[in-house]
Amino acid sequence: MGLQLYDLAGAEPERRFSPYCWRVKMALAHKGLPFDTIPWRFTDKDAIAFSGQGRVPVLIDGDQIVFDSAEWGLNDLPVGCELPISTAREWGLFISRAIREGESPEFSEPGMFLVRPNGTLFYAARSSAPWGRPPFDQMLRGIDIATERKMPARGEA
Ligand SMILES: N[C@@H](CCC(=O)N[C@@H](CS)C(=O)NCC(=O)O)C(=O)O
Repeated sequence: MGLQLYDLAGAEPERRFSPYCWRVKMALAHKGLPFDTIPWRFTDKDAIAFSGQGRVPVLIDGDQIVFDSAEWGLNDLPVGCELPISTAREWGLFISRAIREGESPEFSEPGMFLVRPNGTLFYAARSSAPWGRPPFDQMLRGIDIATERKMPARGEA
């Protein structure tokens, strides 16, 4: 069995809203480690009792159980869950208004940015819809090619 991650879920199992869990998922994706998630809700304390505590993320890796994101050294990995709309606009993200119950009154549509270590922008993709995100595997391949060929950022003209 591969890596299993207990991941905070809403009433709809596909709504995963914990920034602590996002950090772990981003780190695993970044490392190219495949994992399965198990939707977990605040009341499911018994399901993770084996970890000796009552919060997620809980990652099972064979015999090892990790439940504190600090142990992964992820405390400094920022997640955009509290991105102010004004900043989202500065980044050029599309902003939407709620059209159904349960949506925030205003929220940003997705964007993906690759930023060089010196803080300059290398790549940007912005979507005007919740779908149409750049596929992660293609991005990783593109980054490898761009790095290998020392390709500059484009769109500079
Ligand atoms: N120490 C944990 C804290 C994680 C945490 O607070 N998780 C929240 C969800 S975002 C949780 O499971 N809360 C359940 C509860 O408080 O009952 C970490 O840093 O990973």
